[in-house]
Amino acid sequence: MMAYRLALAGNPNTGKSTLFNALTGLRQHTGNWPGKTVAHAEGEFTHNGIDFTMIDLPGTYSLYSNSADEEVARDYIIFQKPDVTIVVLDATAMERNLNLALQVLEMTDRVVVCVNLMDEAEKKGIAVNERKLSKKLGVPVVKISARNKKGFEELLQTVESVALGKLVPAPLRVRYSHELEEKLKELEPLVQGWVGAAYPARWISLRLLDGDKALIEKLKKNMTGDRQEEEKVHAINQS
Ligand SMILES: Nc1nc2c(ncn2[C@@H]2O[C@H](COP(=O)(O)OP(=O)(O)OP(=O)(O)O)[C@@H](O)[C@H]2O)c(=O)[nH]1
Ligand SMILES: [Mg+2]
Repeated sequence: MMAYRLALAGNPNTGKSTLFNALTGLRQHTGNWPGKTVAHAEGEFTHNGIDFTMIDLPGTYSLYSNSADEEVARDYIIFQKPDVTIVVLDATAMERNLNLALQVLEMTDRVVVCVNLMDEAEKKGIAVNERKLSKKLGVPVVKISARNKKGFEELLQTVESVALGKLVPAPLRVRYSHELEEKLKELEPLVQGWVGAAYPARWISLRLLDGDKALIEKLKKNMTGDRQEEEKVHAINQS
């Protein structure tokens, strides 16, 4: 049976690699992303007899493709569609970290939020109400301490439930200004008609309104039907 694919996303220094190393141990393959100087780390592990592969995405503060790191992380989530994206947050810097979580929630439904560095937070007297946060975000939230290997069992159970479709998150979608929402109302159905269920229409619409032409080109290349259409157009242009 094919392994379920997991991706670790989050700000730099939130403990993604610590979690990745603890879970995958020696079952790792490292290198660079094709055509990039960005480090690529993929590993495997088995839990409850189920095989998982895990990708340790580069740490980023956003996913707008402003840097090679952001592009790699964003493209992986959009085009490779991991079965579950685990957003790793630093419990001692929740406000800053949640920004990236909200961006991931716009890109995919299959998210588990993992609040790491709980040991640090406790030392600093910071409490995290995971139930309240989970209710607000519409996705499961699990607290861990990757360095101490604490909370792993609950995290893996939760990830497994989402991977198997036993748990279906309903992520919070950020509401924007009235003006922007009005534009989205027009654009989103058109984008939906183009990409179908394959890609998140609201997120693509937002990127379109942002003027992200490179993304549109990539989408076209990733949609086989469109590739043929594109070639036809290209051939006509050449003749
Ligand atoms: N106290 C504490 N420290 C942790 C924990 N998890 C990770 N760290 C430390 O946080 C630092 C950053 O951890 P990394 O795993 O490298 O973080 P990362 O998210 O992979 O960082 P980037 O690859 O730069 O995005 C390291 O010094 C870890 O030892 C934890 O649960 N508790
Ligand atoms: Mg790392």
